[in-house]
Amino acid sequence: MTRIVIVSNRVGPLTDTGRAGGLAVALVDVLRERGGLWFGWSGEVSEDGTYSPLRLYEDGNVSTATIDVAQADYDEFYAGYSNRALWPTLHYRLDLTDFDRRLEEGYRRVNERFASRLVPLLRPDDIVWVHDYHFFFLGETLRAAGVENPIGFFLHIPFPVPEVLTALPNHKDIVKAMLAYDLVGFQTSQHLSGFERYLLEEVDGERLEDGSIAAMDRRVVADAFPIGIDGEAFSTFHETTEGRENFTLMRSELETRKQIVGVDRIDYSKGLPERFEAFERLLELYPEHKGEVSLLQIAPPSRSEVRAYTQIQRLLEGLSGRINGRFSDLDWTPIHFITRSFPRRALAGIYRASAVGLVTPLRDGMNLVAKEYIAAQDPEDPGVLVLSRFAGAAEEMREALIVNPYSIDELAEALRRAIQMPLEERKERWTALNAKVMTNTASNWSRRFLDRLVEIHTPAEADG
Ligand code: ADQ
Repeated sequence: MTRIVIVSNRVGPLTDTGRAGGLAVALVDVLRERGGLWFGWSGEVSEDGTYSPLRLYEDGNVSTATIDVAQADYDEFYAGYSNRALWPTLHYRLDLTDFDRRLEEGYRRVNERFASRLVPLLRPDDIVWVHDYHFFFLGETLRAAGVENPIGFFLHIPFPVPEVLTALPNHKDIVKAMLAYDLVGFQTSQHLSGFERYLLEEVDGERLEDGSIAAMDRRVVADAFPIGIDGEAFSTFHETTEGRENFTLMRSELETRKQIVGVDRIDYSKGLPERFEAFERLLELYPEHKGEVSLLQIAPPSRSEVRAYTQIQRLLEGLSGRINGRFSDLDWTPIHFITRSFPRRALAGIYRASAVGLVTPLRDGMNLVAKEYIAAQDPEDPGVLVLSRFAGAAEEMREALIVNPYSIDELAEALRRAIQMPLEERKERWTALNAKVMTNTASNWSRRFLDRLVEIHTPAEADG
């Protein structure tokens, strides 16, 4: 029986998925459907600097295998190259990129270490699916170790235009490593085109008749596979106790008011300061909204070992404090800034109670919150999604109010339009958006990717 083997930086959990992120839930579903193994980092740093034995966990037909990393690996691979070089560059933030060569070496070393721990676990008919920017080199290392299984790679974050990618000193190594995979998947056709342009223009690759691209003595199939959510679940979460409690709590607070909601990890790519400033501009331009509209921003800190992340959190605390100081009244606070996470069911209730979903990243691979907000709405009285043109989701979700997240004025006007939008127009936009969210589900996404991977894999052509 063919197993699916998923490799990603963080693994699981296999159970208690009510608290897990949407992606984890989607991957558990694929594993359960087909049986499989999930391999990655345990989340632990080994204290004595050695590599731990595998941590193994089994639940029915699905198992997880994780390893700890040494402190130097954590610093150079995770907090270093992944999140101080790759993440900012791929999100077009060269100003925040750390080009230190030592980090790149640590990244390679950890990719090789993970590959060497994975090899003994693989069976000949496994299908291997590697996820995201932490593991660009994993497939190449597996191939060098003689692994001939189908190996696919999906990039969850943007792949930039070659003019930006080439700022990374080792851009050629990274792209060449991507060509060791049989199939490379991107969120949008725009990211796919960045990759194809790199191959065709930067390294003189050639498109073959079957649509694959040959470059640097390798051949790869690349395509866009926009990720989805479990829309069905999100549309019913409001009926659960947690969903209902949060919905009712919000609505009783909001009887005479409208709420705009934002839900993000604190990250400089999410456009959070611009969002606060746009809300401030709305209150300046249209004072009649004072006391009538509030902004709820839920944003738990992430990656706080990276300075840019603590800086943006401080900036947001300062901004919300200043704006609240300027506009608050005894019975109204304009911005509620909550820095903790909520269970998915509770989020659904909060989304449903909010008249506007504000999703304004400066760059984003897809952005699942945009889809969750739509799925959670009441069909009889749906809210309005305001969506950045730079979120991958904007490629599909054209019926949202699409905005330029850098323009504070444009954002403020879009908020005004969203708050005032007549019911008929809200329903029309929501119906179109919801149909897409319900069709392109997480499980369809993974099925499309895996079916394609099996279809194109030809062991004889796997190279080293
Ligand atoms: P992220 O950058 O993490 O993901 P996103 O797609 O928005 O961004 O996913 C965030 C998930 O975390 C959502 O499911 C959301 O509900 C959840 N979440 C966020 N804040 C939360 C909070 N306060 N409490 C509880 N849950 C919270 C990366 C890429 C994205 C891409 C995804 C999936 O950066 O562009 O869409 O992977 O491919």
